[in-house]
Amino acid sequence: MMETSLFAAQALLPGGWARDVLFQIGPDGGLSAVTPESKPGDAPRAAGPVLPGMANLHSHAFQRAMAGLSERAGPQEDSFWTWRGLMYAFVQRLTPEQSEAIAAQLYVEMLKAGYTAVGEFHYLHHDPQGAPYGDPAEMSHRAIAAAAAAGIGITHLPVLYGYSDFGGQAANEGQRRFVHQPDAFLRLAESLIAAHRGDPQVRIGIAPHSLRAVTADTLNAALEGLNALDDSAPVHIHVAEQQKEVHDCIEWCGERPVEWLVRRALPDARWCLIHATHVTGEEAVRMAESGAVVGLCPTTEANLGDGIFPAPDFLAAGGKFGIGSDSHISVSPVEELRWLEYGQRLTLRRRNVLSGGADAPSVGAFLYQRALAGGAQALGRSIGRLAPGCRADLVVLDATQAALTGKPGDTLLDAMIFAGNENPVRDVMAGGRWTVKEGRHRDEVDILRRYRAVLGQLTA
Ligand code: NGQ
Ligand code: ZN
Repeated sequence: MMETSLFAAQALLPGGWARDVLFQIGPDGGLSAVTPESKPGDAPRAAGPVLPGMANLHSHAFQRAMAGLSERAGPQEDSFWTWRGLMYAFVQRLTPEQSEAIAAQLYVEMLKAGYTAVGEFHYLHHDPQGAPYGDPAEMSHRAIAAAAAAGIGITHLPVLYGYSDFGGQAANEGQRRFVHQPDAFLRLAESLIAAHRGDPQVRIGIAPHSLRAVTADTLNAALEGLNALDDSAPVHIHVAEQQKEVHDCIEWCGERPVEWLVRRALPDARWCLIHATHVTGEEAVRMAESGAVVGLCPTTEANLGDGIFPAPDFLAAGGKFGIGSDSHISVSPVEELRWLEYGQRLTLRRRNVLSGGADAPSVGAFLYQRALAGGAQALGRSIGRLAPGCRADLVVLDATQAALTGKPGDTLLDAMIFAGNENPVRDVMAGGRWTVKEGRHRDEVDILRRYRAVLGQLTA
């Protein structure tokens, strides 16, 4: 049921913490008015402090079902690339029904953790032989249906994938379900844009997978085609995640991946550069100046042995970032933000690295608010702020937890990110609807039952 109002004794608004806030919610699931220092009237009362829901800007939903299955040492030294081999094997048999069930379970977990929007970087397009389904958008429809069933907002990013490595090397067997020619890819994007135009819970963008998977020509064709359909649609790309990728790129063209991208593709505020782990100080400044968001996925980057993003250089140049759970080894904005700061502390051997400085010293508030803003920009939806015109996407914290009691204002965010080990989220509203109440998702029992059946099939 769509709520029409909500009253919160404390809420984090764009200008900071406010008291006695009355939220009014329109029939489209957006906030129509946000009034601090109000009387509750007959509005339902939030059971704790209210935060804007977080955006999860980078997801490969199917990978949730293999999280935890690749933490065993193999015969040779394990790496990102050996993990990728296991992931390709896992993906070979997944059916549309199984993919939808996995995504629905994942999106329930996201909502329960406080994510109210997801960027689905979607590359599992075709059947196990690599042939398009009867409806070439079948797998996209499944992902979007899973988001609707769970109630999470989605920016669906069909992936352009053409090659296995720099310089247009032929795609390999393991990649056959991912591959499109640019014209077929643009027909897919066009059909999705047409199907979801005007839906406030769905936005369509595109994702050239990586510089390994496209050429300059196919990248340009995709961008031109997209601009003709929607010239503000988000564009996401994986870049410079592994050192091997940097070395191979230099060998191919004499430039580093981010250097090449910034020079040839001219990323701007529509773009989201995923990982960008291995960048020089100069590249960090160029990325910041471009206005693009960097999509950081600290728990996946740790799990896959990627490396640590040079956040201070990037932030000093005005860079914007958001967070993603990517492989879903962990589904928690708290853990992503905690590890973002801890990675910096461990490499720099300092404390309180990512903050707004003397005027805004709270690390928790800095991380949470920057990730809200970067996530909103990267997903191309009106989210991340509790303000009129934005989606009614919010989380109610359980301030009765020991870690959160007696923590006023921004200290609550510091305690939530660094001091808690319980899920701090009690209730979650997305697009004006309660999806989670008292820690339970409205359809979690049925969605988990379907997911459990799928895992049984996959591991049989
Ligand atoms: C992916 N995942 O597309 O799922 C990638 C691995 C690749 C991460 N980079 C595949 N975390 O980059 O080729
Ligand atoms: Zn990824």
